[in-house]
Amino acid sequence: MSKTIIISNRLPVKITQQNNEYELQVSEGGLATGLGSIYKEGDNIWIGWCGLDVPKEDESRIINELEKENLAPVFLTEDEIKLYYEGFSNETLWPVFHYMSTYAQYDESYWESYKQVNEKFRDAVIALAQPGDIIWIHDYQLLLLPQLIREKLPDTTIGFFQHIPFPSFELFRLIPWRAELLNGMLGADLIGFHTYDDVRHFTSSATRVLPVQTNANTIHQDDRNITIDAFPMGIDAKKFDALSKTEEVRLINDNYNEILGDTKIILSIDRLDYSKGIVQRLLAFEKVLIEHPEYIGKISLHMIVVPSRDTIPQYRDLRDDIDKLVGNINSRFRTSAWHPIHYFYRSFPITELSALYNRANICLVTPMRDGMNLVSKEYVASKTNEPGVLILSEMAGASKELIEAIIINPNNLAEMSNAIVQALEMGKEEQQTRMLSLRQTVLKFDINHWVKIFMDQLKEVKELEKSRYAR
Ligand code: GDG
Repeated sequence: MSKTIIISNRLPVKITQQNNEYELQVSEGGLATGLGSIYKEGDNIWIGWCGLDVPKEDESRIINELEKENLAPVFLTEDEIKLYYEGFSNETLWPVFHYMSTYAQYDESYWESYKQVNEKFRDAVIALAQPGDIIWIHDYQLLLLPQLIREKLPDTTIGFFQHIPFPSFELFRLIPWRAELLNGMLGADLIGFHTYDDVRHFTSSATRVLPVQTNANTIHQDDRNITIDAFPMGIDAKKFDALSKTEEVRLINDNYNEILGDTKIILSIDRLDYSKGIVQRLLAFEKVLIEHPEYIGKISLHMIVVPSRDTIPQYRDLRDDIDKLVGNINSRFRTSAWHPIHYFYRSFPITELSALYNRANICLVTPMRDGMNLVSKEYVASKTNEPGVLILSEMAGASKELIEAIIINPNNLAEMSNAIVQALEMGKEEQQTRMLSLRQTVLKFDINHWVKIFMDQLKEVKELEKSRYAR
């Protein structure tokens, strides 16, 4: 019997250590939920780093604990985390793939570690995989893995999905190891991205860097066909819809209403990241207060920034910039009874997020670049009673689907601040019409739909490839 193996840099689990005991908490994130329908079944398994530096003598305990959940760990050393993860993944690939190439480091030691860790993942897969298995690899930390597995198990079915953008060739070509990265990805049978633009950029890079032929969305290399396609990822929309109607969320919102009264809430939620356009968003909000003093005391920006990658200098600098800007705006405009910005640098329980999504009059999602952006979809799914307005950057993959949002260019501060004013003044009826269409999209094309269409196409392209050989 063949099985399915999911592989990602991180396992969908949080492990904490208390009094020499390890505790597992399986993630409730969208990807974990969607892939839950796969990896929790039968002999299927999810392989990834467990997120913890585990002493050698404790490894077997962790392995046993994870096995009960159909999970298998890859253990990474402190050096590997520094060079492969923080280094090559987040200081080389992340900035280039998000069009911030001036932030990129091209460091030979990062690259060496990236290769070694991808080989480590390959060994973990090979230890568990059989030739007929289906393997689904996730994201930019593992670009070399498809080919590494293909070399050992030539007939295996391999899918690869990249969650971040694929940049245009002019950006991608900057990476010294561009050919190796493309060859690594092309070990897959099916390569998926969030949008057709990513598909186009990938195909164009492959044809310019490598001696491959393309035909529509198929790349031909070494007598193999590789299909490249767009699979816009959805969220667990039913969960967000249901959560917003629970008593717990209603009580949190009653509390907000008591504190905030009629103040209109503009919501912003991201991980700390320069790709998310947090500074530009603050400037656009400040512009509204400067140009429309009539809103002073009547609107407030609730900004949640979840700590992330703060060992990397650019992230620490970004945090300082945000702190300063929030301080300046608050001190300039606040009154004794009102704060323009409520800024939180921490993460919140999902019930708090749900209440904020449900209550917010506007959700401001303005990344400079984003593969998809799930926050925009979670806002829509949580809008179960009063409508609201989504302002969305055209640089987010989600803007290709959520076309009833107000779509803006995040580099255009005037356009962004005008969009905020347009949203504040938008009548209920228009809000309702737009939100209804947005909700239809988000509820229909959810995470389960995404998992199904990717898996179906993966099986289909493999069958086609097999029949080509049989002919
Ligand atoms: C990458 C790509 C792509 C945020 N704050 C809290 C919290 N969150 C959750 C949100 C949402 C998730 O984090 C963020 O997802 P995004 O899609 O917005 O962004 P990335 O983390 O950069 O994800 C992105 C995604 O992969 C999937 O392919 O869309 O483009 O960059 O789900 O709800 N969750 C909790 N507390 C918080 O305070 N519990």
